[in-house]
Amino acid sequence: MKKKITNVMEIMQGDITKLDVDAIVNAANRSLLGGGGVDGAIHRAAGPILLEECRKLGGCNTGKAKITNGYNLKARHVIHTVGPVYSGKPEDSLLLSQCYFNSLQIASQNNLYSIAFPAISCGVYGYPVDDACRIALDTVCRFLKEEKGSVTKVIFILFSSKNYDIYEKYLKEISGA
Ligand code: AR6
Repeated sequence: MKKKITNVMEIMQGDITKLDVDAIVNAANRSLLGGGGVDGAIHRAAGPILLEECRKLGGCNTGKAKITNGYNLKARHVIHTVGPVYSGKPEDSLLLSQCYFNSLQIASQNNLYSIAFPAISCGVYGYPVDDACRIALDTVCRFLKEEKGSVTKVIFILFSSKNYDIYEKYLKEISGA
């Protein structure tokens, strides 16, 4: 059972805006009106019409998620979530976990199969990647055990080889490989 779940998950290194999946997840801010990092890259690749749709969403609280179309992206949808700004307090991990769980729930509610996550909060928001990686993979495992729904592929896409190695190591650890 454990083996089966970890087979649904895949680690990649590269640019999330290039992926041909049902949904890519955006590490946004509460305004949902764009920003730097992966948020900026997604808005640039999707085109200005994405911002038009985002304006109608009325922002998003930390830990929650909202879906839009993907427009000029290969991905059919963008799921915008807002990670916590790292503070070192216990609530950080809960909020980060909620980002993953709520994004997956939205994917499932929309009958989506494949979803790709960046390392939410691990850039400007300062979350230590080792901790964030464990939260990401553990939460996805929990979702796949508890709900799953339509989701059959979960990709973690890391920009740097350093972050890729951290994710790969932990995925191997939980796969028992
Ligand atoms: N593909 C994959 N990963 C990427 C890409 C990309 N194209 N670009 C950056 N990353 P960050 P946060 C990685 O700062 O920490 C924005 O301004 C990056 O190397 O984008 O959640 C928002 O508007 C890092 O590992 O997101 C918010 O204000 C990870 O994505 C704020 O930043 C996340 O880095 C959110 O900060």
